[in-house]
Amino acid sequence: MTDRVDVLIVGAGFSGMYMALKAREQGLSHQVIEVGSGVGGTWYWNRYPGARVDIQSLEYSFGFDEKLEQEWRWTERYAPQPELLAYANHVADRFALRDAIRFNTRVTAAHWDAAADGWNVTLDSGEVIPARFVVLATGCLSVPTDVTFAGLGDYQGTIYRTSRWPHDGVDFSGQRVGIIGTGSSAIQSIPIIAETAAHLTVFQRTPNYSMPAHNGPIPEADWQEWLADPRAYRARSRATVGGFWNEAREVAIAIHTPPDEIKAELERRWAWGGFRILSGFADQGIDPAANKIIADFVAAKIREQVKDPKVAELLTPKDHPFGTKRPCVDTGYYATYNRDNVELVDLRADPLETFTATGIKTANRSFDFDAVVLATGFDAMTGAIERIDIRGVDGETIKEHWAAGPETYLGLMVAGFPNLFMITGPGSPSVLTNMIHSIEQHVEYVASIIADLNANQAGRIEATREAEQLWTDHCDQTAAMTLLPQANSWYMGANVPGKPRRFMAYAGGLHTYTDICNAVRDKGWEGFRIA
Ligand code: FAD
Ligand code: N01
Repeated sequence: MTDRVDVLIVGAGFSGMYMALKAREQGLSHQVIEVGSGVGGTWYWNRYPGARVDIQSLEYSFGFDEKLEQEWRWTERYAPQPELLAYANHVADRFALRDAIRFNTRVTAAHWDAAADGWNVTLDSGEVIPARFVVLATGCLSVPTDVTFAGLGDYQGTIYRTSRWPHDGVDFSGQRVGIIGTGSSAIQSIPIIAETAAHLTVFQRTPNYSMPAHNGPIPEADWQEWLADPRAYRARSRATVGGFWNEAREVAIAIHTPPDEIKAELERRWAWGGFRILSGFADQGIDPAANKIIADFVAAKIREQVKDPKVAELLTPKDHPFGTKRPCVDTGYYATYNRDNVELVDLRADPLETFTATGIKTANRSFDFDAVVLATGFDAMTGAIERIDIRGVDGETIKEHWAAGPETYLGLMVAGFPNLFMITGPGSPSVLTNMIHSIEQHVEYVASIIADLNANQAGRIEATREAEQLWTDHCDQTAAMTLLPQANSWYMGANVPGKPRRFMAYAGGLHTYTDICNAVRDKGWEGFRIA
């Protein structure tokens, strides 16, 4: 048994790194365990062509240190993956975080030890590290789904997963390539792969909405505005639903607005690019009639970009309201279907039957490929946590506790699992927001809980079952007030067969959520039991 640490942190993405820094600031002994061989989490694993942020980089960056803010220069509005990974490495070096991180090591189990008021954390090496607190910084989108296809093992070509892309890149020059999936990962990579591959076949089961990024260098004037007062800029972002500045018009009601005014507003937002079109009208996320107005606008934009009307029709979503699956932000996605070397296959009309030695067979056709890319998504929010054998006070696992879908108090703790925190866990705004701001809020909150326990010589904190139930009900009710539960999205767990259907993020907004957390703290950590 290794020496006991105050805080054991699982994961060395932005969450784990910032948590390690906060632990060090408080003089707590700490150990970070990371299964990858480097820091960066999402940006370490997802190296597929075209990978980049869909929140502007000026905002998708840490705000806790002004010097860090001043010294880092993003080159594009939406930074590409190599730059995001370089940023993560810069953070690790600048704050000397690496010594506390053990790479190439997986946490396989964590069992509560009542006698020690702490956790015994087991690594894949077999080593057990006792820890007073465990922080799961394991990521909302870090575990690919276990999706498999008949005959996959027979295929003689190369299979790539967007979320586990080779570190030295892939050259598709002259190759016949197939890609399965049309989520954000596919929508970012398809235009780039199409530029080099001899031929690209896209297998689509469900179309997604996508808006243009209008990416490019950050205009100098924007930089200057940002550098003049980043504090004010960030404060403004944190006071929003999504944790980024999106020019939300909270009193504009689409169904009461004349059509020409709506069109002008949506055109302006489309021209600006990215997610700005999501916040033009307050009713678009809650009223199907309002939502349809925006969805029709985007459908018309798809038709404008895609020359073949049949292909445009296939690319137009019909099964979910606009914004209820995470919309994509693209560079040239729809126009890619105008290329002679790109073909779209509709898996609803012609289902994928099996892989063969040379490619893929659908009900009606056979395709030969040198390589196939799986852009098939993640076991989101709960996947990384449930894959660890975490056993609480009664020996129950978190997976068992979440049999009907995740139940948490504030997305931070689970009843029956004392001294175990989640960063951006289910039941927090997390994936509906600029994640960096959510991560900072959570890490700072967890650090303040630990500091308070230590100041009061308390050994243990636990969410009460009542508080967990009330919060879970509140999350369910908040989601039910929106159109979000209507989609078969990964937010709902719908992309993993057998996964319970529950909207997994808190849909009340980062600003509201932060206020609630602060009120809980001000009432002496209401809903938590401290001993
Ligand atoms: P992660 O970055 O996922 O890191 C978790 C780490 O934990 C990983 O390195 C993983 O290897 C490790 N880990 C997990 N389980 C174990 C275990 N049992 N043992 C040891 N190590 C473990 N969010 C935005 O706000 N804006 C964006 O533009 C955006 N773009 C994205 C693009 C992609 C392709 C993806 C997949 C996600 C994107 N996200 C975006 C969400 C993104 O995940 C977060 O922004 C953020 O990077 C999460 O950081 P994290 O540290 O919480 O988790
Ligand atoms: O995964 P997804 P993703 N047969 O789940 C299809 C973030 N992110 O990696 O919809 C055929 O969205 C599936 O089809 P269907 C962002 O939050 C951000 O692309 O289930 N197809 C779908 O088309 C995002 O939302 C960025 O019918 C199958 C696709 O695979 C999240 O990560 C970039 C299938 C999966 O899409 C996940 O995105 C990348 C099967 N058996 C990721 N199984 C940015 O832009 C699945 N599919 C910042």
